[in-house]
Formats: sequence, structure tokens, C-alpha cells
Amino acid sequence: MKIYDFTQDPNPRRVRIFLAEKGISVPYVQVNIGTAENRQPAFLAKNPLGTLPVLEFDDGAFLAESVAICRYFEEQKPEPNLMGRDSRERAFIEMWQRRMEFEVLNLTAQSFRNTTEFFKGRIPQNKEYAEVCRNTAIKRFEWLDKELANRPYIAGDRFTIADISAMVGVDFGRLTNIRIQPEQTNLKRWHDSVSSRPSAKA
Ligand SMILES: N[C@@H](CCC(=O)N[C@@H](CS)C(=O)NCC(=O)O)C(=O)O
Repeated sequence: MKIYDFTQDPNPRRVRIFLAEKGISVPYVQVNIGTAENRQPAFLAKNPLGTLPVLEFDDGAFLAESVAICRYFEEQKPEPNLMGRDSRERAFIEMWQRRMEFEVLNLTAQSFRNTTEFFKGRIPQNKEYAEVCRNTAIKRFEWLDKELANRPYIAGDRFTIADISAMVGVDFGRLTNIRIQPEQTNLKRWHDSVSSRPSAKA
């Protein structure tokens, strides 16, 4: 079993943090997005969408999508639990995880992807769309600051996969100057707390 990874990018980081929290060690193989190695036939044969991360099983099956990979390991090693212990908790954590993925990480990622020289000529880019995503992400930070006024973590009173997606999304915002504002003290307190976990460096 191995994981195709690229250390500079946010989605592979989600899986590395998740596995670090679980204490699971899987060999990582670097695929360089910078040189478009992920768009070469050898990698497209593993994942035709060309995205990372991808988990390769020993029988030759390839599992893409960060949350699907996390789900597999959660069921293999349920503790420490990061995705919920009963139906109700699983549903609420999933709600928050999806919100953090679509309303934070996807917005900060699209703000970058649609403006950066890095992807110029490689993917279609639209500066107006980047601006919409950037402005929406700024609003989502305001929303999250209010949400975090009455609880320590994104999905409740303990650290979950929703915190991983949110932290990775917030951190990626820095690349297009989407930042936690000084008055967003709840968001800052949460970010300091999750960033101080050893897994954040994974
Ligand atoms: N929904 C996918 C998104 C994967 C994704 O977009 N990965 C980015 C890195 S963060 C990628 O591989 N980008 C390279 C490209 O689009 O060429 C997931 O959750 O794993």
C-alpha cells in the first residue's frame, strides 16, 4: 500500500494530517504537480482526473478523493475517532466536513488556481471567478468566527476531520491573501489550537 502525495498542496495534506492523528504510517510517493507529472500517462492510468492524493492498494486498486481515503482508514482504525461514533455524530461531522471542503478549502483553492502563474496554460483560468471565490471565502471566515464563539472545534467539542479540512483551507488562503482578521478572535483561537497539534506539520 502507498499514497501518491505532493507535499506543497492542500488535499494531500489533509490525508497526511488525518493519518498522523491516527498514528498510521503508509509510504508516500511524491508526484510533482509543479512539473505536471500528475498529468503524464503513468499517473493518469492511476487516476484519470490527474489529482492527488491517491491511495494504491496492494491488489492494484487506486482510491482517489481525500475523504474517501480518510474513510477507509477510519474504518480500519476507528480510534482516535475523527469521523463520528454513531449515526447522529457521523452525520453532523459530515455536514461540517462538507461545509469546510466546499465553503472554505474549495474557495481558497479556486482563488489560487484561477490566478497563479503556476497553472497558467495548464488549466483554464478565470480571474473574475477567482475574485468571487476570494470574496466568498472572506465572508466564510466571518461566518466561522461566529460559529466558533460557543464551541472549541468546527463540529463540536472535539477535533475531527472537519477541523482538518478547515485548517488546510484557511492556511491555503494565505497564498491569495485571504487571512484571519485581527477581530476574528474565535477563529484565531481555534486556528492556534489546531495548528499546535503535531499532526499539523505532517
Ligand atoms: N476532491 C479531490 C481534490 C483533489 C485535488 O484537487 N488535488 C489537487 C492538489 S490539492 C491536485 O491534484 N491538483 C493538480 C491538478 O489539478 O493538476 C480530493 O479531495 O482529493
